[in-house]
Amino acid sequence: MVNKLRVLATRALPAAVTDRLTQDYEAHLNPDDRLMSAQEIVSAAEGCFAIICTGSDRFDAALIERLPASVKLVATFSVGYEHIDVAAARSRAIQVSNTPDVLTDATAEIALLCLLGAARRAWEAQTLLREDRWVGWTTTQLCGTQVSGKRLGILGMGRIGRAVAARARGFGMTIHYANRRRLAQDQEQGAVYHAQPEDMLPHCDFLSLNAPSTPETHHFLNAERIALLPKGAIVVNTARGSLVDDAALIEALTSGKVAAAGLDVFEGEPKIDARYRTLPNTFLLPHVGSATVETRNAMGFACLNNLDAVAAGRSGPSILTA
Ligand code: 8YV
Repeated sequence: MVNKLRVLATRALPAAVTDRLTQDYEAHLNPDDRLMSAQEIVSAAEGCFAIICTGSDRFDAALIERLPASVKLVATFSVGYEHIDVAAARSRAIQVSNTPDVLTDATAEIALLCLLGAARRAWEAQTLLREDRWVGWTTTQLCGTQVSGKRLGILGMGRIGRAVAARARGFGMTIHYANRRRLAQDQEQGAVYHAQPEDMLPHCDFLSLNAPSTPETHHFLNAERIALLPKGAIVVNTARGSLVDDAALIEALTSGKVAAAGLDVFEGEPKIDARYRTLPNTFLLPHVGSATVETRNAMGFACLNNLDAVAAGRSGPSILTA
């Protein structure tokens, strides 16, 4: 019998993914799904050729430096990879892969849920019913902001940004976008390009953040840029919490400069700024952008496809090059 290669999975994985992993590899699993410390990861990775990690694990240079020499691949169960020092991995000849494409639709769906939930005051409406405080219909009850006919500005027009635009067009929205480069016409689909995000902000009845977490996007939405938005704009973030200066957004939600926010991601999550909870004009989700059965399975299989390729001496389908 051929010895199976060893793989460490730092977090519990969906059942179908675990089944394929354990069929093809000798897997070190984490069925209790407890966050592993750096030391635990280093110890458990002994003899492993690959590690499947997630966005909750921090693979910084110090951890990568200590990984056993057997490790050839770190496959993250996420499209975002700001939690991994890819350059440090490369300097140790460790490849890094992510899971693009498979979560585009699911994340765009959640962006639209956040957009609609914020615009139509879904949290307040739900609470009224659940707390049994609804005494009946009135002409002015829970009136929100209409979405149809409004302008949506998208920061970051990659796969997810474009999928958000496609869905928003179905709601009759006009699309503006800011991106490092202008898209080709067939991808732009009539959206208005702004080379500078600051030029886009005055056109944003709605603003959707869909850019990765990088030093350049850190606290992109700060007080100065919020001031450029029209009064009563609605902010949606399904990208990363680090794009938002929470103090500035909370101030704007309190003053009414920003009418509402739909947020699926938070700086420092799961410990979110507690003030978001007490604001009536927030629609809050606990980072569920990719959380469908179909997508989470596909993310796991994308990790395994990279494992299989690297184990066979080939390049994986989504090995990071930058
Ligand atoms: C993941 C995400 O669920 O893929 C990403 O980058 O933000 C989420 O879809 C999360 O990061 C788990 O690793």
